[in-house]
Amino acid sequence: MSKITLPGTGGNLEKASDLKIILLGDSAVGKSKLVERFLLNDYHPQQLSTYALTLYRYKCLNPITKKKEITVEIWDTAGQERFQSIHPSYYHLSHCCILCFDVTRKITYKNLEKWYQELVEQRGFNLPLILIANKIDLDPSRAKKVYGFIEKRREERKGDFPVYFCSASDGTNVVSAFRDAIKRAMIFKENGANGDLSDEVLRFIEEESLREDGIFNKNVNEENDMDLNFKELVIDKTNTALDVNV
Ligand SMILES: Nc1nc2c(ncn2[C@@H]2O[C@H](COP(=O)(O)OP(=O)(O)OP(=O)(O)O)[C@@H](O)[C@H]2O)c(=O)[nH]1
Ligand SMILES: [Mg+2]
Repeated sequence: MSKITLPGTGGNLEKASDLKIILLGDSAVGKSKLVERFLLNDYHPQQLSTYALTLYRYKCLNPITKKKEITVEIWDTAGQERFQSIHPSYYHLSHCCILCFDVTRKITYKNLEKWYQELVEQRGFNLPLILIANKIDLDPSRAKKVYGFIEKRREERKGDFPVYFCSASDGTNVVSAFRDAIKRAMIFKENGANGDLSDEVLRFIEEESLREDGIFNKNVNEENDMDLNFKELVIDKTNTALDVNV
């Protein structure tokens, strides 16, 4: 049987994370620097474009109950043109998306529409979404501008469209934005509003794989029909050239 590597598990079924948050946006808008600022409270100005995927794991208290510890996976992908069509596994089982643009580069704002449409196609309209307008340190006046994209989304989503003007460079609003994303992700998960059919299938595979007497733990050496069907559903990360740093 092929190796099972499912999103939301860091490629390891024994260590499934509670929440998965994905970042989207053009290259060099500051996605990786924002994550570094949030996780390490650190910032190094040199740019090292993300190759394909960097996966971070973060532990915190459940943002709702404030009791049990949870594990959050933050998926950071490359915004470069050559990676612009993102593998569907990047989106699968995600609980919230942080969409980013750079307030000093108009094209990154224009491209938000494209990222947004792709996200909705992959995860449906109900996936929680947070917009980060980054690099506000370079031009604080941008926080006062009217943004058509934001207006449109607010209208569509009945006002529920959080926007954070951030700076990964000086830390402005970064923690608030990520905390809000984690909280919304948790609420989304707890409401069971997990979305599309492929998610259902993936969850089923994941649960069955964890069960000792699950269908994938039986006849593991036999190439039976179940196996063949199953292979079609496997998301094999080796095909997507992922560089996973946990
Ligand atoms: N002034 C300023 N520069 C920033 C900020 N955030 C990121 N940068 C700079 O922008 C460049 C790109 O940042 P990255 O975090 O690598 O961008 P990215 O979105 O991860 O890019 P890809 O991995 O190529 O998709 C780096 O040179 C950063 O130093 C910010 O808030 N303010
Ligand atoms: Mg990056």
